[in-house]
Amino acid sequence: MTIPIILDCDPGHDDAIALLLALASPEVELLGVTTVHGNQMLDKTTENALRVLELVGRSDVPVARGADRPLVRDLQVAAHVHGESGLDGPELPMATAQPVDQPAIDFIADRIRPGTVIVAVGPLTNVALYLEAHGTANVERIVLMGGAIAEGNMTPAAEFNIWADPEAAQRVFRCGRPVTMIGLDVTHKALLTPAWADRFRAAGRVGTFVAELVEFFKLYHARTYGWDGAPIHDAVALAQVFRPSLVRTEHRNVEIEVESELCRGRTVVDLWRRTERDPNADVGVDVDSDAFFELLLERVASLG
Ligand SMILES: [Ca+2]
Repeated sequence: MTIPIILDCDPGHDDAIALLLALASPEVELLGVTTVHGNQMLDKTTENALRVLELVGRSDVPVARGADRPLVRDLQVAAHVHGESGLDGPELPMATAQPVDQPAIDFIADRIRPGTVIVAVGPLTNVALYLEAHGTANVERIVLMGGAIAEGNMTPAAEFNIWADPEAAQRVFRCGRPVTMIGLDVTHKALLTPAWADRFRAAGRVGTFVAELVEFFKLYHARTYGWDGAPIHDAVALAQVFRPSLVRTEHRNVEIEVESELCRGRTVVDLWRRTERDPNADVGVDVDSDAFFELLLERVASLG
């Protein structure tokens, strides 16, 4: 049975690759794409989503614009990671399609069906606003890329997506539906290395596009971590939706730090059950990196 999904994203290099994986995977039915501020301003992330769809001849997939800023915090984008366009590096065709004439949360309400998984790979503003307006009916679960058990990439304490809109993240983790958290502990274990990039390049036009995205995306990771390769964070979350065996998870309580400035947006994961707080999330702790990239390569290659 195919799994209906909404992809809520802020493309973004790894978002773009997650979108390609969704398009190429028969296990999921992509009901639509919703965009959010994050890696860049909303206008840019929306345009990037449309242009990636254009590249692969899928401008039929509807794209709905979401929130252009966090619930209460000031907007801050990740141009230092994704460049001025939000998707610097490869050439992309101009989009011929426009976003649908409906805000993201209304769009989701119209399209959602029983069993739908919301795959949220940007700041969680849209998801929080959707849950507030429409509740959790038909939301099977939420799979999100964000957070970390024990590290950060925006600050020493926090991962970017959660840091960007911690109040939204707090609402999502408390929403009562199953939440799967794919954080840095997982995604940093799956680096698309030069050897993998060569295989993607050899896999065709879309594979070459992926390799070119990584060529830019890895610069930040080389500067920051000294790595020769880049994590493809958001695609790991997408893959987990239909191939959960790729990621080992632990059912744990996760709370979001919203008061401290020092630890703003920290995902406080009770990994060792030091509290009585009820588990509210399946937290990714490990990933089969080779199996993930084999899957991604196979699917990207199928796009031509
Ligand atoms: Ca993202």
